Amino acid sequence: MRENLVKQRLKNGQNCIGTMVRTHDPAVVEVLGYAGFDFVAIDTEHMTMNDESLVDLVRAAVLAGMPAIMRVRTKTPGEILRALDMGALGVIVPQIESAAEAQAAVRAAKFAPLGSRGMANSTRAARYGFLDLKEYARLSNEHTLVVIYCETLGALREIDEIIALEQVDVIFIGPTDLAQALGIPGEPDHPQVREAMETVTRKARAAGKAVGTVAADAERARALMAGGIQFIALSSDLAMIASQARRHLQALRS
Ligand code: 3PY
Ligand code: MG
Repeated sequence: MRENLVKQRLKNGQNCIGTMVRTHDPAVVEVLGYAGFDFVAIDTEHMTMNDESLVDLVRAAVLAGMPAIMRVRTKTPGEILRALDMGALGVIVPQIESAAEAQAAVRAAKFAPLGSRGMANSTRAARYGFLDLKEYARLSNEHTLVVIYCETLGALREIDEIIALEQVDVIFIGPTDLAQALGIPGEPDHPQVREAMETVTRKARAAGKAVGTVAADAERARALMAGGIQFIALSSDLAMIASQARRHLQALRS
């Protein structure tokens, strides 16, 4: 179990810039680490990696010196357990509808006494038995980052209670789903979404809780950071390939 520098930086009030990983090749994760990202968020909610490729993505993140945070497929305890047993240093839990669901995600991510994560020493996270179980539990609880999505009406309604959960490290705003939830699908930049984001950010920051979200480019990331958002998934591997591909071809053909 490695130290989670992202968790430390957030606690110190520093910003963390990561990116979403949506491809299956560990080399891509290594490249992103060498490029200087603070973390990778491996997006299993929307993408097609299987568990065998996922564990290699997590290994590659370690090689490149950054934590792998798993955006889990679903908010179920089994998905959270699988991601953490692989050695992910945190989870981003989507579609949370209430404070009770956020609390359940925390319980799934933490060992007793903070939660009820299933414990086994045979896992990659436990170094296949080479870590003392008590030490493993202590280190996991200390370093596992719990990121809770705010992208539903239920989460918006219960945001004060979610923010108050001590073991939630980051409130992560999903503007695309939030737009749908607010009745304006396909308009993540709509003023109503922006207003909801600002309200959530203000409340979380007042309670000393970090806030995260996605940013398509550096300009948006800069504006978000100026607004108090500390944990940013800047673009994604696929989006960066797409924009560079477009740029190269445009340069050649213009
Ligand atoms: C959303 O905008 O809904 C997201 O989940 C962003 O990643
Ligand atoms: Mg979403």
